[in-house]
Amino acid sequence: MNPLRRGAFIVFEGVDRTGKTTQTRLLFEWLIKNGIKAKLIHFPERSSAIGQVINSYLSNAQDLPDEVIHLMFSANRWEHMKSIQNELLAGTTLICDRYAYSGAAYTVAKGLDFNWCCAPDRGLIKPDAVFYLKAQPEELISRGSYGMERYEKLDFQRKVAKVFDKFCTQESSYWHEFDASQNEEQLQKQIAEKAEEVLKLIPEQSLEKLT
Ligand code: DGP
Repeated sequence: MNPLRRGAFIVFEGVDRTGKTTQTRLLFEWLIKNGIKAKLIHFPERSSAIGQVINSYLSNAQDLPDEVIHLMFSANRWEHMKSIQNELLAGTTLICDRYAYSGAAYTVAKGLDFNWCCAPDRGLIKPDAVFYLKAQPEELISRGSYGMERYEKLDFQRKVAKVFDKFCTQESSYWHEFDASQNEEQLQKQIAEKAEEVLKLIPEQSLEKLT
């Protein structure tokens, strides 16, 4: 009997407007077309009770201390951990739009300590790969002005980008950087190639935790 092959856990990270939502969808469609069982997920997941607080915070309807909202973003990931684990072990590949690295990046950008910011997410399932869509926040402005959400400001996005760069250097064994300023199709092709490599390695890898 064939042992059940687990799914891959692939996370997309990057500042706002790098095209993560488009590229996660395109990768999902590519996987399905190639006969791979896959599912798209996105953090923050705004439908839960915690997700609704996050939503009202992001839309500026509610203010909360930086530490409190940070822990809520992390709790939002924790509340979905069991289902993520079950899906992966059942053989579904998960394509996840943002994860714990956004958690740290957006709070560090507010001036909080990097290690403090990483602590609540330790123990979450570690992604098999992080696809970092990188572009200069200034370039992204040409994609249209920022919206009304709390973090959509150029200065702030620059600070967030620095933290993603730091992760990309520190975690280079599973972080893969892509130039998000190239056109959609080229980017998709590069992402699909890398995803194929990641998927080939999965049978040898058990699920790990963030440390
Ligand atoms: P999105 O739904 O991907 O557009 O994310 C909404 C905003 O929330 C975006 O500006 C990025 C930010 N964000 C995502 N995850 C986290 C997190 O864990 N912590 C903080 N502070 N912000 C986050």
